[in-house]
Amino acid sequence: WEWQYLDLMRQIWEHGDERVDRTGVGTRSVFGTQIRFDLAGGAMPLVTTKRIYWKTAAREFLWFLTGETNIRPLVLQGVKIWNEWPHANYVKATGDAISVEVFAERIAEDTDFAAQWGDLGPVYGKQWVDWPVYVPVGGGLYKRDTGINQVARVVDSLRHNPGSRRHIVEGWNVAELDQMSLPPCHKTYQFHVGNGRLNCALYQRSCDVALGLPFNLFGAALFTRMLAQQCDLEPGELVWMGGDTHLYLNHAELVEAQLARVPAGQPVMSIARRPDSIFGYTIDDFAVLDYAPQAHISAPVAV
Ligand code: THF
Repeated sequence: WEWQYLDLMRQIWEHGDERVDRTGVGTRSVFGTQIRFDLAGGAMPLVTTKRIYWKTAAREFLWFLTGETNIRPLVLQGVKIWNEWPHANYVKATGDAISVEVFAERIAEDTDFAAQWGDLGPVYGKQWVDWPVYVPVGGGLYKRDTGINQVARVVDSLRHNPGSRRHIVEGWNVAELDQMSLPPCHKTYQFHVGNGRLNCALYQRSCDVALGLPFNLFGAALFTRMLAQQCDLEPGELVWMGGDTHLYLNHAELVEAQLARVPAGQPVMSIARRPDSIFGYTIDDFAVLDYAPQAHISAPVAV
């Protein structure tokens, strides 16, 4: 499967349409892409042509499931991948040009500071487990009601109505996009049961192929495995679909190094226990076996 990833990378690098994107870094981009991966036998879509810190991706995913939108719990676990956005926001708002490292230390040490500056707004976690609901109270007024837990609903619908075509977890809350530090990239997850297997389609509107995509594929696979375990299904196929699928121009060294490498091996995941709910997993429940990747290649993230 990994050739699909590398071919996509090559295709974009050689034939992508070059433009200046929102971040100002510049990208080469193609629109409308797909990667398919079979999750049978514990297989995980972990690229082997560079080391992926899969525990970081797993911690991020578990953080989504808690409904949390503040980066502090991630920072406390040593996960840095969301630090740049609140940091940029802080520097812009205050003019206090501290480094992202110092910013992260303050988030970790000072809960008031974290409450004020560490929140990303109503991003993934919030929409997934607490999509806001408003009910009319008369006179044209509305009051906030209990939010919708989309993930719990999908567990329920997979168990009780597996043939449904509505097993969806949606991040794109149009009314709240302007409150988010970043509107969701991996915006729609649809699950599907066929022959006792749980398939997942993920639609990603915008995709950083070099940095984000390995994390997004791993996250979707992990989500599918957890749901399958909770619903007594076998993990099936992961179908990833990309809208604007791009490589940042400052990832040239990574792209050239990675395209010169050859994939080797198929990592598999084992889940140590079956928690009582989809919300009961911890990082120690997950192990990846047979993962012997080539060296990590670092690259800057565009903010
Ligand atoms: N913005 C951009 N430009 N790219 C993205 O991949 C991205 N995301 C999330 C939100 N906005 C994005 C953030 N997710 C890394 C990985 C995932 C991210 C952001 C950054 C990253 O830097 N990975 C490095 C180091 C990992 C580590 O620190 O352990 C890597 O080499 O993999 C995609 O959803």
